[in-house]
Amino acid sequence: MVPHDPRQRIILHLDMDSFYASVEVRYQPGLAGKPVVIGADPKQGKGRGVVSTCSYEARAFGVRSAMPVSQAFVLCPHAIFLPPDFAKYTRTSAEVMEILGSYGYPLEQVSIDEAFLDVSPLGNFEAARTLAGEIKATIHRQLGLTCSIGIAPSKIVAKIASDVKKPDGLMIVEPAVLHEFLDPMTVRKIPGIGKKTETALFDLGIRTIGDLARYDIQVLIGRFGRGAVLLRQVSLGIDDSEVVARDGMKSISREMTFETDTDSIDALLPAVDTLADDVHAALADGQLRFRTLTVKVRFQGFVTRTKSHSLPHYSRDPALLRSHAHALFRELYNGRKIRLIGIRVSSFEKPDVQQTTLPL
Ligand code: TTP
Ligand code: MG
Repeated sequence: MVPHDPRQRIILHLDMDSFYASVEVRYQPGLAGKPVVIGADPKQGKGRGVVSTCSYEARAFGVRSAMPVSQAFVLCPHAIFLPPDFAKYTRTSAEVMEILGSYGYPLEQVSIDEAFLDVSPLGNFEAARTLAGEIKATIHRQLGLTCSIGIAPSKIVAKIASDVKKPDGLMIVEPAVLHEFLDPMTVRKIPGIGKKTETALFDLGIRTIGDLARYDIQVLIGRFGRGAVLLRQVSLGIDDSEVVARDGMKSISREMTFETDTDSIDALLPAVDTLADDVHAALADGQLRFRTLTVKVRFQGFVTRTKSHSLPHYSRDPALLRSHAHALFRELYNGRKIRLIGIRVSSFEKPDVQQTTLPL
C-alpha cells in the first residue's frame, strides 16, 4: 500500500442538478420526466426576461440558463414554464447544507446549490468515493433530489470534476491522472472563463486546457496581464485555496448574466427587480436584516463597476430593497451595453448570539 502523504488534500465539490427545476419536480411529482423551465413568464413567446434554469429534459431541446424565455418558448413550446419560488429553493438549499455539514468536515457553501467539503482527513480517495456515495444517497432519500460530486486534490479541479458527469454524476480525479483529466478539456470548462476569454484564447490557438498549460507564459501575460498567471496555474490544476468554513453568512448575493449584452433599460430594470426579490427571499428565509446594499454591473469588455449604499437602519423591506437597487443601478448605468448585473446585501444585524450558523 502507498503510504498517505499528509500534505495531500482531498476536496469534494457538490453541485445540485438543475436545482430550481428539480425542487419544483419534488413538490409536483407529476412534472417528473417533463421539460420544466423556471424563469420569467414566456407569454406565448412575447415574454421578456430570462430562464433561471431548466430540467435536463428541457436542455435536450437546447434550453439553457440565462437564455431569453422567448427563445426557450420557441425551442420548447410544450415545456412547463414556472415562475421561480426563491423561498422554496433557499429552504431546500439549507436542507442540503445541513446534510453536508452533518459529516463534520469543513464546509464552504459557495452558492445556493453548491459547496466544498475538505475531506482530507479521510486519507485516501477510495474512502472519499464511499463518502460521496453516502452523501448522494442521503440527499436522494431525504430530499428526493440528485446532485453531482467531484473529488480532486484542489477546489478548482473538484469543481471542474463535479460538472463533467452531470446529472447524478460522481467524478474522482486522483493526482496521478490530473493532467490526463484536464489536458483534453476545452478551456471553457474552467470556471470563470466565458465566451469572451474563450474567444481571446482561441485567437491565440489555445483550445484545450493542455494548450493553455504549454503556451508561452510571456505572451499570455502580454494578452491577459496578471490574470495570465492564474490561468496558467489553473491549467496545471494548481489551486492552494482552502475550504473556508464559515460560521454564519457575511453577505447574500445574486447575479445574472445576460444571454447577449444589452443596453435596453426595459431588459435591465426587470433584471434588477428579479435580483432584489431573490435577495429578499433569502433574507426573509434566514430572518436576516441588512444595512449595506451593493450593486455590481459588468459592462461589455468586462469592465466591472460597483456602487454601495448603507441604510440608516437595518431592514429587509422588499420595496426599499428594490428602490435602492434601482437608484444604485441608475448611478452605474451609462448607456453602454451590460453583460451582468449583481446585487449583494451585507452588514447583517447581529443574530441571536446562540445562533452561529444561518440558513442561506
Ligand atoms: P447551476 O448549478 O449553475 O445550475 P443548475 O443547478 O440549475 O443545473 P446544473 O445541473 O447544470 O448544475 O445554478 C444553480 C441555480 O442557480 C439554478 O438552478 C438556478 C440559478 N441560476 C439562475 O437563476 N440563473 C443562472 O444564469 C444560473 C446559471 C443559475
Ligand atoms: Mg447546479
